[in-house]
Amino acid sequence: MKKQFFFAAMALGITPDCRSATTIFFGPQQYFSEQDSPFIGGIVDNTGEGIYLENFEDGELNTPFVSGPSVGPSFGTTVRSRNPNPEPTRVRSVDGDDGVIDGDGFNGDAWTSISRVSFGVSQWMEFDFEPNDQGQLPLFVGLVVTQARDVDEEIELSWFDADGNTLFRDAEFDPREWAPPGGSGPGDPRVHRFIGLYHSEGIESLVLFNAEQVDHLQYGYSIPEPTSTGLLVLAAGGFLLRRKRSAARNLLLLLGICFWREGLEAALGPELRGEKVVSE
Ligand SMILES: [Ca+2]
Ligand SMILES: [Ca+2]
Ligand SMILES: [Ca+2]
Repeated sequence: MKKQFFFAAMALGITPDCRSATTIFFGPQQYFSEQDSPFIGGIVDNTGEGIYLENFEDGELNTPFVSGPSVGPSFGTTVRSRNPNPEPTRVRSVDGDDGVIDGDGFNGDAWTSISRVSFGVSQWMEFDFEPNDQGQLPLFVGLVVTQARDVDEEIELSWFDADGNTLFRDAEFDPREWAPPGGSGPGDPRVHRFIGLYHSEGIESLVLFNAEQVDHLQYGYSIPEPTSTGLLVLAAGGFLLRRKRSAARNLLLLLGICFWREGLEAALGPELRGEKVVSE
């Protein structure tokens, strides 16, 4: 139905305002390895040319230009850094990080957030980004939520720009909706979801509520040399939303129209910055 509306709007020539910043939301999308990422075209070799991928398999958050909060109510750590001998099913890594997509990620590692007060798992998790050597904040920021802290509460993600403005207000999800038909057991990778944002003016931080473990933090500046097929997949990914608010849905549809009109390749290249759609 959404697609029908999208193409109907195209046919009618509806034109959104395409003159300033562009914001595009991706997900929630099932994820078993980086091959499932809508940013895969930019995940090359962590050279900084495209998208950095942090999979936490070395026990650290140590890809460039990102850190956990150094002050505040919580701090981040990998699950195995916190407890080198966790219970057998404790770690909720992306499935493919142990070398095989086989229905569990228990042998990998993932990121969690610890309360400085209780030293238990925090409700809040944060990633802060610094400008790179060219003074540029990442335009793409996403990750994979691999476990909710409380399945009876919504998982929320908020991205902020350098001025502290919220860039997208509708990333709130019921984790129970991510379970496959028939339900899921502990650590079932079928519940893992990639969620990401593109913002043409740069992203300075990502804050999550009610995410107990995450993995495959990915962020960067461009998706170099994207194929036309990849661009179409990427654009489609932006519409795989399970949003609850029709206003947000309509907004994303208009953003999609902007992308279509301006050309997907141009929209995803570095030349885009400062040229396009206002989101909110
Ligand atoms: Ca690392
Ligand atoms: Ca991992
Ligand atoms: Ca596995």
